[in-house]
Amino acid sequence: MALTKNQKVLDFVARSAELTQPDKIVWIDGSTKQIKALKEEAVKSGELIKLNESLLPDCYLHRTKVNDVARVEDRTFICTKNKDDAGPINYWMDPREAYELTSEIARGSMKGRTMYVIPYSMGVVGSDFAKIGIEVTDSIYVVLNMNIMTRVGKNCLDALGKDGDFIKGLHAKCDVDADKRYIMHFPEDNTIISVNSAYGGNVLLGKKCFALRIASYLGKNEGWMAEHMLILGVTYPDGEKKYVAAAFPSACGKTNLAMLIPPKHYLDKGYKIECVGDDIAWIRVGADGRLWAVNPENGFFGVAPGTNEHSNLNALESTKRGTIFTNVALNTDNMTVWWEGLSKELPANCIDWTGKPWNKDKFDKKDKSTCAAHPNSRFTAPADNCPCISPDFNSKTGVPLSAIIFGGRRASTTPLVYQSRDWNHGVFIGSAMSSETTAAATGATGVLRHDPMAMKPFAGYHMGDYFAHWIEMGKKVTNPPKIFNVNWFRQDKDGNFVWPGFGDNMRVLEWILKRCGENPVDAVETAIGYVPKAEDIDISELDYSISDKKKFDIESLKEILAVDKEKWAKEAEELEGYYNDTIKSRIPQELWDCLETLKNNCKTSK
Ligand code: GTP
Ligand code: SPV
Ligand code: MN
Repeated sequence: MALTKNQKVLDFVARSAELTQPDKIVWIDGSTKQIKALKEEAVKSGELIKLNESLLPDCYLHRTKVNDVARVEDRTFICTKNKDDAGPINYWMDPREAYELTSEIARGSMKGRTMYVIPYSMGVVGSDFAKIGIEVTDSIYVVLNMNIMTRVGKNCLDALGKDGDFIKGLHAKCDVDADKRYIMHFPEDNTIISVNSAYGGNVLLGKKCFALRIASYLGKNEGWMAEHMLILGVTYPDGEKKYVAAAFPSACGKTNLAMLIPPKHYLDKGYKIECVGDDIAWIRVGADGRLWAVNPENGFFGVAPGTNEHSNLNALESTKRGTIFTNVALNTDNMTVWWEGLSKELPANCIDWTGKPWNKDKFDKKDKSTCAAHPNSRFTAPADNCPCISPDFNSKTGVPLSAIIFGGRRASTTPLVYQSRDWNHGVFIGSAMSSETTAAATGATGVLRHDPMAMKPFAGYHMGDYFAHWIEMGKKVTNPPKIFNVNWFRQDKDGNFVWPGFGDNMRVLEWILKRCGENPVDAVETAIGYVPKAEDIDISELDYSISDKKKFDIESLKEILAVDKEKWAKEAEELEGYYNDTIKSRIPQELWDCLETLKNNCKTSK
């Protein structure tokens, strides 16, 4: 039975049903009873595999089709009336054509199936930040994941009232045919249509589709920002708290940084890190002239491989109950899960992510085809589970930001950390981000590409206008966060990571926050911005071997803090090409000015 009298919702559901012709329509009210029944149904049909109830209570494994394991950027479209509004780096389709194409594909596709209507909120229901979406889908997996990732239930419909507006999302699994897969966004109509996929970012429409692509467009028009950022809080020994947000591209360390456990001597002194969010931040200007951020999500859709008790204990703990695992391996000895990097010992009896027995003797770390878990396998875990979840997680006002951090995977050139000279220069640094591609999207991995503000795949409008929006936001904040760039991924000539990373990133965070206070710690001005003096980064009690031959020491630190002007001159030249040839237009003058300064700085001897 319909759970609302909102005519717009009823019309949307009726139109979707008319198109897809399901046998049955089920409204998701978010009750424990309903969710439990859906889990049972999914286990019966084989869509989910129930895991060991005593070791992993209420946890399930799901395997996708092998053609459907990541976001599909080249099949993800921004459908604006005017092609130029989608901009040069989004895939664009005329809205009429996109509606027709996807309607043809979805027509009748739910025959013999059930259509679920999911009312959900991004953000705490009833808060100023919150926005409501309705996703209709024929996938129980989607219902169950959305129920973890967002706030689902009748109260969302109640919040809409009789005629409130919402983001419309239609997901039809169809035949999971990769050649007919489309993820369409209609920012001018607040609508998302996704067909022929059943994987994460393509189908959990509250996440990248709504909370980034549609929301970034809304944010531009309404004067706020939707960003691909984690949010964390640092508590100092004296109880003071500071918050930072950080934008890294997909699979470049947001979940890990958001939940980091500081090195022991920091813990002993009383430092604490709390996680507000691990993927998305909605940011507004507060009455106090600062930027305030909320995480609109309610769970984590995290990368499994590499997660273990040493790298990210908090994430691992978060997956111990009420979690859905996607494309990890199944340890059949005890019906638990496994992935590369979870433990040093390889499980003796294991089914790989494709459902075939796994031969551990053939496993070769460097050959992805021998992996038991897919490199982009994920866990969907409730935020509640996270041992370090922030008490501000459900705050209606969000948290004030002291710093914004950009970062990516750069084997060379980019130092461990540096600070922008001011807001506009910080925007420039974000616009100049490049990072090596990862398994989070289909296509080759390890290829260096431009990914401004980690938003290349997620900005719902013209990237030049997006840069201009950042510049405009800077004018509205009287007390802006300081802007930094980090790179945890510098490699030595043999390809080893020089910086220990993970919990030790606390050492860099500490420096960053010392630059944000009343009496900032000193720094070295370089061609690209402010770089720490090596002695100002705490590397005490650090026991890290870069390789068999080399231990990390102050010299290693100096190496990864160095700014090589020749390399940066090339970087600037390459960036100029990107601005001119790829983004082409609508780049604000402020960024051209910063580029000019960088070029000049690289020529002088300072
Ligand atoms: P999305 O969920 O795709 O947006 O990814 P994310 O940015 O949250 O990345 P995540 O924290 O899941 O990390 C992705 C991969 O990077 C994992 O394999 C981690 O082990 C690795 N990683 C994270 N932090 C560090 C670090 O500080 N150093 C190194 N070397 N690797 C890291
Ligand atoms: C990412 O790719 O940045 C993710 C995973 O967070 S997905 O939801 O698939 O986009
Ligand atoms: Mn992400």
